[in-house]
Amino acid sequence: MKKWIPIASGLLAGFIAATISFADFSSNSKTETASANNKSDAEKVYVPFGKKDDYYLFASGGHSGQMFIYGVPSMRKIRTIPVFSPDSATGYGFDEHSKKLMGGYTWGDLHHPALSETKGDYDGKWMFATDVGNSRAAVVDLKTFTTKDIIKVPNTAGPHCAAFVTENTEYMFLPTRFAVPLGQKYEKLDDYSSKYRGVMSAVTFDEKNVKLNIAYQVALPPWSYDLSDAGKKSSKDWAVMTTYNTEEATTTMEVKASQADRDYIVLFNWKELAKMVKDGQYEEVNGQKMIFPEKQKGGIYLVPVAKSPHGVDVTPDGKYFIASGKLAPAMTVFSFEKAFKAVQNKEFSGERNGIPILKYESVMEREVNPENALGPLHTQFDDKGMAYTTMFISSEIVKWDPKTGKTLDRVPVQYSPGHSVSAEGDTVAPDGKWLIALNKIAKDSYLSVGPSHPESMQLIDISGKMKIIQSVPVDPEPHYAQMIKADKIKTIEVYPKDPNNKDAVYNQKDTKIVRKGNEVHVYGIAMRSRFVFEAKAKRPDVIEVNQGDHVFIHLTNIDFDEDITHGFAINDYDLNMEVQPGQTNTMEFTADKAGTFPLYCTNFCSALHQEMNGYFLVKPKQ
Ligand code: CUK
Ligand code: CUA
Repeated sequence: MKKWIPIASGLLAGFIAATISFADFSSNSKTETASANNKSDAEKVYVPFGKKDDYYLFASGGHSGQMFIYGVPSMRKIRTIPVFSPDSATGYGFDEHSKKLMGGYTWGDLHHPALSETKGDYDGKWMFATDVGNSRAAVVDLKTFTTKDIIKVPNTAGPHCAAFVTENTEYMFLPTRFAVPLGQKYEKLDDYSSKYRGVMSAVTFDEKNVKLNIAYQVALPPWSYDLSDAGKKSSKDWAVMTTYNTEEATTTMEVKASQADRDYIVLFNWKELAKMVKDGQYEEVNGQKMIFPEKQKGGIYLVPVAKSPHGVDVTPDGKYFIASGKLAPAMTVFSFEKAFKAVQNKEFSGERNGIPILKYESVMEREVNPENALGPLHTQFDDKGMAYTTMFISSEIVKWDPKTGKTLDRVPVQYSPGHSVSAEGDTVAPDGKWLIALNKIAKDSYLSVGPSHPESMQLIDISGKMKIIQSVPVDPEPHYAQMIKADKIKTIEVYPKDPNNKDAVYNQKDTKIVRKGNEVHVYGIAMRSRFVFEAKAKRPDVIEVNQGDHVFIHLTNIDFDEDITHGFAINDYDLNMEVQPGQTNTMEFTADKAGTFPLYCTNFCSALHQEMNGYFLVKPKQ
């Protein structure tokens, strides 16, 4: 294997040069080749046909705007869930419901999927995610693996630092990566420190109505909020988030945002914040309840941390939070208990923007600096409470003990891991067994597809000495993932009949085409192997409208049979949607093009699927 030094940016290169010699680094990376090389490794990932995987893996699709589902340990890709981007395969972003959800945007940047939790354990019901690209939050229903709600988060630009849910999914917090003036109105960058803000949104989920809501927001200083995690057990009312650019640089960030030796972790008590809001201690800003920490005091503290931190992770027992400094070769373990005491005794070393700074020594438990390990980003845990930290620069996973700081094991990965994910890793009781490294660079790993390669996921057996036993390519970009026991997820087989859905038709004889002025409503059926739009018509599978008509096609799949999905596409009208078994879906568009357009089922549904078509006729305007 070729040795490769992953120099990601001039900054990192400068940093490496300044802190270690390359000789040190290369001696570290030749310890072993990290490939699965024997039969027993292969057997561990082999899930024979007919058997199913033990875990679902939900991998973020980054700037594809999607989420990818894999099975573990086979690492077989099972499905793509479109969330923030349209998907022509499923018609997501084309049918009415999903088009509305997308809010007019055509792409998204999904970083951190978060499973809903009950008592700190994944409950297998919902999946949350945020969009850094267009500032949205989404919820996916795990009964159907489909996106159910998306909200736009006002006053924020790029909620990267999310989504991490509290122990009982009371909240997910969405701190924002980019500081902007509230409401994103125009303000000079010279006024950055006074006019710009980094906003944290507290989002709640109404499970009954399947709606996301913004409970309140906090106007934090104009810094970049990077990653967050919610407390657990004794720290369950608290959450932490890393922040960088406390220098408040407005240009050439790569240099100017890395000058100060210390940045901060923001530590906040969400119960206190909720109480402040209840007591009316907030201001209304663009329809949101906004807490201004310099005026509405309490509940928020700063903890100094080594410069430019990236990840922060709470240990499964809820006692510690671990910050990783991407530019400092160290992980810092902080104690919640010490932090609570420091808050109580007001052990402050100053304040910024009205937020008290806790004394570093009062909160810090230990600094951990594994030899030659560089670029720590994110930490996961196993069933024994041991930590696994990804080292972006030295391309490895380091296993260590948060209670002693001792390095226990390390394994090189190909290359430059961002996050890793362990089985049930963010719960109060991780499973151990598996860890997956989510690598940014996969060169040398797979057949070449040109200058740009896919990212990679490497499955590591962590039951004994860490060993990579499988490696698979993955589309952009697995920032984070979560792994949940397969038996916790209960999907449905077909959509049940919905007597309250006015758009649904379950009997052929009830199909009809209704005209109101220039609005045309089609109440149709898809079934093996035909469309019925109007049973009594001479040609029941034909829709005829006038040019300029506003057309609604409501289509119900009456094949109540698992996996019999139909598609509905109109040739040259750039439209496609799917109807899953029992589902009703609507397509809305204006028939602006006159002519003859074949319509057809896009999902191969039966031996006579190729016969499942008809015509969409558009009579030209006189
Ligand atoms: S980020 Cu990608 S490696 Cu968006 Cu969680 Cu750290
Ligand atoms: Cu229905 Cu193909």
